[in-house]
Amino acid sequence: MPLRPDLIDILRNEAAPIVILTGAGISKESGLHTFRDPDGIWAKYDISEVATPDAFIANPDLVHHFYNDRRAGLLDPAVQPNAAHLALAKLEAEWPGDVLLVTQNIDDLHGRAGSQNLIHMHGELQKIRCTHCDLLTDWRDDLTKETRCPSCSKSGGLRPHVVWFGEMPLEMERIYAALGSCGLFISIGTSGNVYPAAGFVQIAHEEGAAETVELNLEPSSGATLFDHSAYGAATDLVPKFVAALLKTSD
Ligand code: BV8
Repeated sequence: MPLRPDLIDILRNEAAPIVILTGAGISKESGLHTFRDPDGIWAKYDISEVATPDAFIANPDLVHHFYNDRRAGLLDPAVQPNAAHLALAKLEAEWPGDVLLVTQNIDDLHGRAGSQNLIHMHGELQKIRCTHCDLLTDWRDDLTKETRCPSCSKSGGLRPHVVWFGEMPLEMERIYAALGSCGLFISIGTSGNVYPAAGFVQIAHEEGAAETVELNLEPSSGATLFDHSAYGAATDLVPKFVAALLKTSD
């Protein structure tokens, strides 16, 4: 177990605020691809062709196809929240202090698992926005250049509500504030390659004086920055870690 019981007792007695960061690894066992694993998304697509604003200008059809494919994949009945998603929702419900879940993922599995204090810092696959009228709305269908905005009726301006490389992640002020005052920072299922998310552990250390924990299949690029770590599958590690924090059986 990555945290000593006496440390857990101190954190619980203080009702220490917890910040959790998740990445694509937490959704792998739900059947969704990660990015940098050998069978990952970036093995099939080039980031610069599908996940930047310039790519969308240069080839909107390819970018729409890339996100339409992934958006449709979320509707597969086989894609369900897994034990790790559910354990984090339980932690939020039962921990005596505040629990903020910041996910890099654009899937809907944390929300469907019951997490409510949740920030999708890289946006959401099932939301779109209109660059003509700024409408932001839920969307589960395919999107094309021809799709008309449900609000302003113009076509050609709808895009996935997703943060591309070079774009500002969402709710950064709220995230930085939480990192600066948390007692425990937990990073789950992320390779630690994408910033600013990959730098959160340092902020938690330097400003939050937090205990920092990495739970991942293998050491991430930032592994040495963490106080504690455990390596294995998220559906094995996360329920056990949450049970230890809540002093329940997992
Ligand atoms: C920003 C949405 C300024 C899209 C994503 C040049 C120009 C501009 C910017 C930059 C630049 N150079 C560097 C940057 C910064 C750039 C960046 O970090 N680039 C990297 C590549 C070097 N970042 C940005 O551009 C960001 N914006 O910097 O704006 C700014 C800065 C500070 C403050 C304000 C503003 C925007 C980045 C967001 C890009 N959008 N996603 C989409 O999804 O299509 S990023 C993409 O990568 C996903 O969000 C993904 O979540 C994220 C990180 O990947 P991971 O989640 O970690 O997934 P990965 O596959 O890498 O790892 C999975 C891990 O899980 C592995 O470790 C694996 O071992 C583990 N695992 C696998 N199975 C399991 C498991 N673990 C447990 N259990 C298992 N079963």
